[in-house]
Amino acid sequence: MDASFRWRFENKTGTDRVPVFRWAVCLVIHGSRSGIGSKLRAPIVIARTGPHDMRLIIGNANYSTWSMRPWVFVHRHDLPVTVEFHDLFTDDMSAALSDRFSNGKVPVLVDDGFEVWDSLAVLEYLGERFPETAPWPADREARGVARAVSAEMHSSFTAMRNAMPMNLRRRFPGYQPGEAALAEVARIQAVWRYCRERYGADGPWLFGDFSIADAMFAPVVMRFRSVEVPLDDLSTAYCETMNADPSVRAWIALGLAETFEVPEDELDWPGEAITAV
Ligand SMILES: N[C@@H](CCC(=O)N[C@@H](CS)C(=O)NCC(=O)O)C(=O)O
Repeated sequence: MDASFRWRFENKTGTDRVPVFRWAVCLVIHGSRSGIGSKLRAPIVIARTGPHDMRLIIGNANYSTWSMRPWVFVHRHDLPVTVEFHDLFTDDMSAALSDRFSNGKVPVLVDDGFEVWDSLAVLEYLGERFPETAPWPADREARGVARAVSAEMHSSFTAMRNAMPMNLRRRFPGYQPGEAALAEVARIQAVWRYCRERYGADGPWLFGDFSIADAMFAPVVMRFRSVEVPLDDLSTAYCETMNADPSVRAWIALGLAETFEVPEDELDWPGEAITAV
């Protein structure tokens, strides 16, 4: 990474350089109605700057599973990417995306005046742009399988997604997600076991070292925080690795600090507040 990167703090009246804690990397709040925004008297920009001028446009940390994936990758590798958070399904988010060719959804990565959208494509692009992140396993076979399970995560598990939305602020004791969702949870555990047992000997992640495949599965682990599902020992250990990761914890902290609510992502079930990472 280029040593000339600097943290930049901006507000409407000017630019100052100040040190910030690493966990606050890439946080941008654009006149947000969310809790963080109002507390900091937005608009405020905190950005990592350098020769690249990349911007990652994403939704609320509490709910946006697709946003979490590239954010965790950016944070983990300390990439010089400015991040904009927008409240999902609001005019603010529509306005941020309306002049763009992408499909009106987040995440979107803007680089040098063009954009890359869709979480897996964004991760691939970041990996190419910053090869030192080692985005995929070095071994060809492992890399092929890592791409396969990432693509499966990207295109599947609809029953689980619908029954168990990510909600970092709530847990739902006793909630039963239904047979279709549980069958998908079983498939996810089979995928994790396959990767960990065949390719994961060199570390705690699916392919040993952290890769795009882990970024893709991170929100699944977040869903399991809210809705308790039966997990085998290997999956429990993988979830513990994920939950202990500093970048994942930083994302959870952002979600806990937000107050904005998306009613359709709130389960109709008596829940309990989660207040600590
Ligand atoms: N397949 C896309 C899904 C993107 C997506 O559905 N994003 C949601 C937020 S988590 C969104 O922007 N929803 C706003 C909308 O549908 O208007 C990806 O991988 O990025």
